[in-house]
Amino acid sequence: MMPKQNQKEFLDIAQSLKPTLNQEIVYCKDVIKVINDKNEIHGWKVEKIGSYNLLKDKAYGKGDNFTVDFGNHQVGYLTLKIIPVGSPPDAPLRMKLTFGEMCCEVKEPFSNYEGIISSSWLQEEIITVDILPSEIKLPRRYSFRYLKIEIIDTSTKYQVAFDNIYCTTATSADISKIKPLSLEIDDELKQIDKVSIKTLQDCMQDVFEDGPKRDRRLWLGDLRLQAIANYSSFKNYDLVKRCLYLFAGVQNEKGQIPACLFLEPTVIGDDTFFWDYSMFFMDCLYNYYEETKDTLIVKDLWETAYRQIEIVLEKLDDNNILKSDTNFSSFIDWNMELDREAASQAVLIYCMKRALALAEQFSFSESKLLNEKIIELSNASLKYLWDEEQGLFVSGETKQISWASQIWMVIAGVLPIEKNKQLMDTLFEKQPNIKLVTPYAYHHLIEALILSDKKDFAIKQMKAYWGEMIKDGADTFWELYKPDDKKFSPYGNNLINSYCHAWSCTPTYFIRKYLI
Ligand code: RAM
Repeated sequence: MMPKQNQKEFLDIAQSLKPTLNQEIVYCKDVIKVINDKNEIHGWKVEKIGSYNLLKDKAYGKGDNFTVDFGNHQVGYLTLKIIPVGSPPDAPLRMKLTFGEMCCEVKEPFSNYEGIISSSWLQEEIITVDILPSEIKLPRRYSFRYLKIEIIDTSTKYQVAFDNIYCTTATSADISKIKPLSLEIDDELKQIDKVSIKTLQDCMQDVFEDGPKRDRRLWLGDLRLQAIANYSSFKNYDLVKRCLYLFAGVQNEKGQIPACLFLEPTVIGDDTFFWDYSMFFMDCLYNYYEETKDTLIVKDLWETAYRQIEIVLEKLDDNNILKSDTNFSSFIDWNMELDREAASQAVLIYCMKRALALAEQFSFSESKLLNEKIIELSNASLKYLWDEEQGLFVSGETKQISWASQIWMVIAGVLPIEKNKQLMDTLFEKQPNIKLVTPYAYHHLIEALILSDKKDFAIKQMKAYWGEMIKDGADTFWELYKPDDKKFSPYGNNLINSYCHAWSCTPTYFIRKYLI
């Protein structure tokens, strides 16, 4: 189906906002080895062998390998300056490069990987070099801290030394925009803030990517959290604006916005749709307007944003409760046991409230209907989803009790604040089995606690979760993290997890919005 005329205009606006990327050269620092340690995350730890500068003259031949550490997470392009040692090279050099955000990636062979996501995300290359000495710049962008180089072959007559190994980093974030935190903020929070900002910085490319290792694309749910973290830090408003117009430009024939989009070879909307992600377009627009007071964008994108809510409203049953045919109509979290109906209902109410706030400010005609629907859906949630005896919300046919349902109902403001407080207390007391498994879902836990007037407890939880990730070695925050199962992956193997993931960057938002 051909895009509508205004979709083309939206894409043109997005194109005009394409950022220039900032670059920096970062040299590898140390030669390391990865050794077994059952007390460390994934069972591995890094041991330094020596500074790279002292070891760079060492010559390597067939079967040799070494691993270097860049000292921190990098996103960019690799350059290798390779020199032959011995007789004139009488055969090409063939080598294998393996990149790791975590040291497990340069230790555990990728050939063992059997997860549900394509193994082609695992960062490795086999390269043949015909002419030596040579300076090779790899065309692909990588996301890594560690690099393993294995020499597959040279010849019996020569070996190679690596004179220089560096990364030309790329980001659309400008680190000089970051304001220092006030002295009252404690060191643990300062460290959490720093890692959050680094995470966001490394995900800020042509668009707000979800993860520079995987999936390297623009997801609407991730964008929503990146945008608010960006307002507290880099303040790159054009990048958010670009992403909003990109999504508006790829709505389908029903007007629904896909969960994610691709940029190359041309902008293409994906064929995955989640109710919550589509509706978050309204929340993104609301937040962008609150931050910039740009009235033009609201007028341009209101219709598209409102359509997302209309589409989900069509899925209500006669009792005004959202019913879905599959359990993946909304995303909510990567917990596959989670029943998503109650949380989806809450996201709908929350997004309608955002829509109402905009509609009232702009005198849009939809405000009357929104007002009525918010009341109807909130009442229906209390009538059919609230379990008075347990003091918790239930979800779906099985009346499942999960963390996510409670958290989202608090964010939606279905109950008054005093009751929300009680609900949060009951949640922590009863500790339901259907837990949160991503920093994305934990973001909503922290938000729900703050909205229930439990700021100190929220900070404690934030330290316990993101602080623990730092103790486990995070240079940038991870896509998945389950403190009681640190190898957790919904994809079947933690090697494919993304260890610099946008949706985990929001502690900087909480710290800079609520603590300074
Ligand atoms: C993960 C992606 C992205 C998220 C989707 C739903 O696979 O990396 O962050 O939005 O799931």
